[in-house]
Amino acid sequence: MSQTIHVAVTGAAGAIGYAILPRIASGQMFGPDTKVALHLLELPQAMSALDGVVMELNDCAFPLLESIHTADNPDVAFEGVNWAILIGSKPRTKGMERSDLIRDNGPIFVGQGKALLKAASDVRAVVVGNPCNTNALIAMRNAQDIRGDRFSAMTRLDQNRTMAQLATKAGVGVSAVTNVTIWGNHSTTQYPDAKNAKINGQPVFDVIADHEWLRGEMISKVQKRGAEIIAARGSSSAFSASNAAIDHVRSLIEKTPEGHWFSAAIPSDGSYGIEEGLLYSYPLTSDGQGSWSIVHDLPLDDFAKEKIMKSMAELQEEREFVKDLL
Ligand code: NAX
Repeated sequence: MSQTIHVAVTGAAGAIGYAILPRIASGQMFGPDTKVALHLLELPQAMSALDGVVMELNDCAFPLLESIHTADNPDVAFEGVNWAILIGSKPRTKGMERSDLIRDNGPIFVGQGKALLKAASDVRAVVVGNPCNTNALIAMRNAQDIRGDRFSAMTRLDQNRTMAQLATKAGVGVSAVTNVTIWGNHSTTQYPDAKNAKINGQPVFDVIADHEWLRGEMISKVQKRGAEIIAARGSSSAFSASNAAIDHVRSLIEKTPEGHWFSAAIPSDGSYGIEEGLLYSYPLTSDGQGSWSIVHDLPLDDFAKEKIMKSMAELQEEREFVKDLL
């Protein structure tokens, strides 16, 4: 065991932060042979809560946890980090328009993009804080010297939600479900693609006879799952989001099994007619060496094409709201 990975987590005293930190520190993100040094960023008013989180992390006596650094300044927190999990941002409150949320949270990612550029020469950034696709675009554009393919935004929770829906409907375990793609934005315009997904290696549409459900309720259930959880729990998804962030990073660093893929939002290269440069969720494979590629030539019918274009249009609109931040 030689390597130590330096991982920044922003919003570290928040709900997702609280759920993800013990999992990173226990080796679930980078594996059982990799030590981790945590760099935790919070707002000044949350530093005292963060102190409590640090005490708990220490009290776990995780063998892989080499050190913990805390800061309320991104330039300090990001010093020398290899991965930055950008969670910290304001959640949407009741009655708030999406455009207001974008305007509120966008500036956070201007500062953090610039800080990454200054403080970290070998970094990969994963944006979880919403609206995560556009926040990732802002961070990437403010860190122009860091290669674009080092930025991604998380749609893995949507992928996992789709897998769970399909498994339940088919009456199989969730591990039987593979090749689920989330296309587009982490929002209600995303397209969870069951048409190209498989259950026990068979096309989902051959296994699940209720095609009306697959094209209707299944899609809207996934699109609105976040709101359904808020309504039931009174607060937004936390441990499922942290679990998805672990899955996201693991999928990026591990070689993807032959014939499989996973979903994450990355800068579009124009594939599938999506405007180049938008942070758009695609089916991806990883070579296990730090590079990932878009899976090409998946068949898309008119229903799918209409949906993936609608999500692109929403991302273009979001980009318009923040054009002064890019
Ligand atoms: P919380 O409000 O519990 O925690 C957010 C934390 O971020 C707070 O402790 C706050 O002090 C901190 N923070 C705010 N601005 C910061 C800044 N500039 N620098 C550092 N820290 C900052 O929210 P939580 O439930 O943890 O959610 C965090 C974000 O994840 C929200 O934007 C939420 O919408 C988003 N989500 C994204 C998901 C996804 O699938 N991509 C799913 C879950 C979640 O909705």
